Amino acid sequence: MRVKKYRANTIKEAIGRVRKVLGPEAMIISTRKLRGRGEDNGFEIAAAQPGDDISNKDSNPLGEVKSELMSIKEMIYLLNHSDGIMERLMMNPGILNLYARLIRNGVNDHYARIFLERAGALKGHPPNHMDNIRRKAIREIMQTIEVRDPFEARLPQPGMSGQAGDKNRIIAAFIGTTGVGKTTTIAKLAAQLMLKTRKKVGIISIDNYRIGAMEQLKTYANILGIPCFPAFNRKDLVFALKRMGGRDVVLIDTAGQSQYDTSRIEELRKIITADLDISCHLLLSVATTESEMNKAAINFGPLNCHSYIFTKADEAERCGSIINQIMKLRLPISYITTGQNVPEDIEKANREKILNLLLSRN
Ligand SMILES: Nc1nc2c(ncn2[C@@H]2O[C@H](COP(=O)(O)OP(=O)(O)OP(=O)(O)O)[C@@H](O)[C@H]2O)c(=O)[nH]1
Ligand SMILES: [Mg+2]
Repeated sequence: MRVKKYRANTIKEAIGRVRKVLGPEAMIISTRKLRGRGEDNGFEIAAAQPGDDISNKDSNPLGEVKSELMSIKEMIYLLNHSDGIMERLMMNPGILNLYARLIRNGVNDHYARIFLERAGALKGHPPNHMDNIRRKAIREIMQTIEVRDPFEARLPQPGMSGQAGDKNRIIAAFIGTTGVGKTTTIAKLAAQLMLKTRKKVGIISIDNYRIGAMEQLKTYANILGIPCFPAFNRKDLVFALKRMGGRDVVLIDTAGQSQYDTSRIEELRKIITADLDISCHLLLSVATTESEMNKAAINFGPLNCHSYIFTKADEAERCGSIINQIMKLRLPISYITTGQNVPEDIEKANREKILNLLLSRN
């Protein structure tokens, strides 16, 4: 491997030099601020040609593995997307690489910096501490992700009178904007709860806006051989829940609401009252824009949701909005859906898997 070193007064100039000589795919082996005796002030970048064997630890001055290195192209991306932080992180390509990955996967720059800051990455530690700091930053991200399985243990619901049904029954309502995947997710969950955990499941649909909404759900329920009732108002719902006595789990589908239609959200809140011991779960599509996602999370707030279900992760170009959303409004994640196939394309939320989604784009 031929490692070449390039020096310049600023990091930008040094990157420019590498790019000119070695091209945008050149891999950065090390970066260093020059401040020793006899050295100019400025920066030094050691880089190698693309295709050179830089995975060999013996020939790599930093002992880094290739996957932790960055290309000049990536560095230029970072330079343009984050002000000033490059100079502070540049002593260690491993940390820089983590930061770059978070940004490229759509994690908000502000939050990416919070994770690095909490791990102490911005304090100017010597390079040999940086592996530890990288691990700490990853731990910080993991700790932010809270996961919860709504069907594992009953969720405590203050003010519950138990008037509508059995003590150990779990009733879960699925809330979200039109087309986010509520009905499909219910079908997936109903099948999985039945087949994997042998639960007795029932379905209720509170969709008094669309003719035919019930049909989609009924089709799934018929295939599974489980009861499925409509409920147009609170009285219907109480009645349907009574008829579902003896079921372990009742899944409630709701009409898709515009996140801007607060009056309809309020209407739904009046039907799903706290005394019925229903836990609400908010579906957010990872494939939508972040501001839409945030608006939905805020406007559905009055329903006091117990968890997020992130849908359409398969369609999303980047999944950073998951952690951005959690950093804004902290709620646990219960499920992630990953496609249109019923019942396969749903996964219980898992911290490691979510972390992988956040770091998946190289
Ligand atoms: N790619 C992908 N598509 C999904 C996923 N979940 C649901 N869909 C699709 O999204 C579309 C809408 O799904 P529905 O389950 O009908 O959505 P909904 O929230 O019930 O919609 P409304 O009842 O109209 O509010 C369907 O074509 C589903 O197949 C997913 O995880 N990935
Ligand atoms: Mg639906």
